[in-house]
Amino acid sequence: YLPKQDEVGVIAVGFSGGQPKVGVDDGPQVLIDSGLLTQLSQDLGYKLFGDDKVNLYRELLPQSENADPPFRNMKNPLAASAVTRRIAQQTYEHSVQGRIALTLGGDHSIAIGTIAGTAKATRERLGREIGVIWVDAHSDINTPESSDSGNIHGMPVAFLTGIAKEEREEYFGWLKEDMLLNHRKLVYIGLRDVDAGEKRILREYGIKAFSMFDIDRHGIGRVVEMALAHIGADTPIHLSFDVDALDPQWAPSTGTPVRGGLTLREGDYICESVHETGNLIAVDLVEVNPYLASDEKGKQETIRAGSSLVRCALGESLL
Ligand code: 5AB
Ligand code: MN
Ligand code: MN
Ligand code: MN
Repeated sequence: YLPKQDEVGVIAVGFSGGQPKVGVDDGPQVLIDSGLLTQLSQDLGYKLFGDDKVNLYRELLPQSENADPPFRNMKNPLAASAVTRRIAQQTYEHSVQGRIALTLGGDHSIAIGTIAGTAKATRERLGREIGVIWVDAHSDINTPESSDSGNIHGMPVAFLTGIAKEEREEYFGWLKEDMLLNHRKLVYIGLRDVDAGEKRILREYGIKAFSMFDIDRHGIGRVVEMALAHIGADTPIHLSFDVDALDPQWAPSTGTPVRGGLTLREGDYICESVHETGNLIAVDLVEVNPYLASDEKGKQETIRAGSSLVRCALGESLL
């Protein structure tokens, strides 16, 4: 029921305003420079649509101290809301035509846009709710009030599920009902650094999560099987992959690294398994920050890892 599995809509989002460290806005450019898009079209045979140039949103970041003041504790709220609103329109346009929407980030706040767009498009196109597999060291489900940092890249899931709500259009109030994600159709893999307030939210809503503990206990094969079973067979899947889900050994060049993560092979396996379902409608690959590794080798490893995850999600390693 998912036509055009050979078409990919690319959205390259150079946005860093969901967190404080400069450089994550160059993530998409270094991934593209490494040859990722050429590999997708030449080696994997995809027809690519959309951006081969990066949308740089630096000018949208507040240029002066009080241009975009905190609102409900959120930092850069006007910029993040405006950028994600635009991204939602872009993923919507690709997704409603049946293309796989590939978003290269950028910090993880941009998933507010990517998922809002595919959720709406999938309701229109297939009359279905999407499922989301969120692969991350973090659960990114802080509300503005539960967040200690005020960084919006730690909040996207709260807005997308409607757990965090805001009426004002310019502060994510543009997120309408048909763009939201059912929290029962969300599953996490790779968690190991979840704030106390987030744990309360996960428990209160009964959200399915597989932490590193679960992966150690059951193995990645069984965990992915359980994750896919949770969102249900033939559910359209949006895969949102934060590169910090990987162990810093494989992806050191990221803003919030946490030790004890997935091996690159485990990350690739998750992506391959999602591809194998035939139900993939979108992939986000976020939080590659080329300037944070302590050496050139760490930077290159991170880019190679991010690029490998995307290619695996698009079926490279399957026969
Ligand atoms: B990422 C933290 N929970 O809210 C917060 O990298 C970290 O997109 C968020 O997963 C990490 O600031 C956001 C402490
Ligand atoms: Mn993370
Ligand atoms: Mn994240
Ligand atoms: Mn295939």
